[in-house]
Amino acid sequence: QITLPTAPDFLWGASTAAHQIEGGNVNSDWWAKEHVAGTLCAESSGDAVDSYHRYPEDVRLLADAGLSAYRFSIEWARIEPAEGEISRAQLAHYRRMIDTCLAAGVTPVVTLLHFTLPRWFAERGGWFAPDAVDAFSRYVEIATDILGDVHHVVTINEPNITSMMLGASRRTNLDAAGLAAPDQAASEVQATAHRRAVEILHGLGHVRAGWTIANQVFQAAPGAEAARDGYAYPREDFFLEVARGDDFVGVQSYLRTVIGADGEPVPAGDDVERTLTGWEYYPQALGEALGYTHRITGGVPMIVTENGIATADDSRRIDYTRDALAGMARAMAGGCRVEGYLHWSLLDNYEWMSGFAPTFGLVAVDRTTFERTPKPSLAWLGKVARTGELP
Ligand code: GCO
Repeated sequence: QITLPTAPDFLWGASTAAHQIEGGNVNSDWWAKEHVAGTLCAESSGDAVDSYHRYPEDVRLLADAGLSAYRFSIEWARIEPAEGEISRAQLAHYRRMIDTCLAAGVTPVVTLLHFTLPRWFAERGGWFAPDAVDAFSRYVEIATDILGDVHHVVTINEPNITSMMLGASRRTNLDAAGLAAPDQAASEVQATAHRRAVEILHGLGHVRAGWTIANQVFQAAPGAEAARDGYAYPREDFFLEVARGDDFVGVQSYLRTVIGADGEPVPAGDDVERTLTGWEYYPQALGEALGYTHRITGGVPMIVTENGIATADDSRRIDYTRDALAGMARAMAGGCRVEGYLHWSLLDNYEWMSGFAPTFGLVAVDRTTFERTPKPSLAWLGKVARTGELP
């Protein structure tokens, strides 16, 4: 019988990201990406699921299910729509989101940057601009105005994925499994930005800060151990080593990547169950990701800031989550310090270039009426949070 820690000591909850749920984020680089001629995006984020206006209901659904933490991101493009122009109204909007969480007894976990950049920042070079760190640091300083009584702040979401995408765009191609080698310059500038942000946030005296890493669990195909070492580790070790000494590191785990003798990813076989993102159904990834992260960071406290699957079959979401949590329990029994589990995602949302088709939510959303309909998995996770047992 597996027993897990319970809420509220353990952060049981769910994650979202502003651009994927709010709607109307017209000042961001992603809005531009979605509307450029020849866009690779399946559709525009448009109104998303209108969480910009409906977040009180989102928080209520999470709290009523018995969950105790909500990870959401605030949008730099709204807070600083033009360089040096600060929107006090948008800061007040996100402060109201934080107050709504606190009033519902929900711990806010606030992400400052979740992939999307202000258009003005992107158009003058983004992370490759010479003053990128200064511009980001100025935004973090501004954001501290609304982070009173917020104790968990994510500086940057998945810098390794950003660096891979920038690496790919530099070479205009993606490696076999869509995992381009991270662009080293982008990796280093984000690391510097992260460290500056942590310093600024620690200046508040109550914030614990960290960044979140997409943990591409790498396994060697039989007989391919050497190839795996050459392929896998540089991709995320750099970012995990940056996290050494941080207050926490966010682990974001979904699937594994198997490396063949040629050092390249081995696509999953046709007989393998796949989810709506085309990924292999592999819930064991979470336990493996926690163990690997623990090893590379030297034991920095971890929060599972994303884990879940895109599926239309909510019973498979429950099966996946049950097995993933069993792996987390084993990792914790093995010495991993895990402080929370935030499921991706609270709501069905905009899955970037794939659009709205891959549904990750514990809550379904009608995209015409924006009506929220909790799925059985929401109550299931809430029961785990309350009892510490895996039904
Ligand atoms: C990411 C992001 C999320 C995704 C989720 C499913 O890891 O890409 O943090 O925005 O939607 O991971 O792909």
